[in-house]
Amino acid sequence: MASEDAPNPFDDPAADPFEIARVAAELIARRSGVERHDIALTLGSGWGRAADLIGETVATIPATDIPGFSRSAVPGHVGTIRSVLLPNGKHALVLGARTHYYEGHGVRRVVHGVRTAAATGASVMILTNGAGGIKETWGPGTPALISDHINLTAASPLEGATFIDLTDLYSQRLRDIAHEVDASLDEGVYVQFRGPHYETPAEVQMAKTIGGHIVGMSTALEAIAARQSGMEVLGMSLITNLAAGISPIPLSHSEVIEAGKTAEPVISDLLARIVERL
Ligand code: 8IG
Repeated sequence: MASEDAPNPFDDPAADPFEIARVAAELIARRSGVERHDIALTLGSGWGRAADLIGETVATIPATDIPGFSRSAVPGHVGTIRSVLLPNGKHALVLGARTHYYEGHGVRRVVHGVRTAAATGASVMILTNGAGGIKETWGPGTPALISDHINLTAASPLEGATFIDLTDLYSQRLRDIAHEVDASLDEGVYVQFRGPHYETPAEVQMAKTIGGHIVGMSTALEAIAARQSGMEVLGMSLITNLAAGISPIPLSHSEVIEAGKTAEPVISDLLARIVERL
């Protein structure tokens, strides 16, 4: 498996991650024939259908063909990079592959997709995920906007004395556009844990006490990198399960899978209608 893969440029600790992203973006431009992308989307679990709904796919590139990307650690994850022409004439870069921090390859590889998106020219980064919910009113299959985050990974994509302001990290302008499409969309503070284990009920109570509403294992580190690259960020979670200990009735795995399947066309359509307005 790993032996078949090309050497990963991130294996060299002296390599410049922004240079790797620039080379990756150049190859995406060459392979897709699209010189510049305007927006980028990372599609997490439950959101994959959106790639087909937002526009016309111009090119589909296996992520492993592009420097710095790895094959997906999660079976069933797409692992492709697509260039999609939107009805309004803009070009969207759709990242179907995400490297999670819990995979242990370091933060540089976690945020490579975001930095590559920025290097292709994208000024808006849409980050989606599947996550656990802390608000009792959120049933499985509820989409929520991310209003802010708490990063509990003890890691950062920023290296050295790089001080980046994270006020309004999750753009109010983009959240307003999402609300124009669906006024009933709720918002919440996303708490990124390292994982890959789910939280204990005590950890979920801690997350709630410190102001969290959503628990997950991605997105926060990516959002920080997106801001560093000057992009506007829209974050959306699909609540597939109530976080551990929130519901007195333990959810069955099949119920969670079912809720995700039912929600996928609904939230993908929602996302497509948001993208249309950007
Ligand atoms: I789907 O309950 C999904 N991803 N950390 N906690 C965390 N990540 C998740 C959860 C959850 N559900």
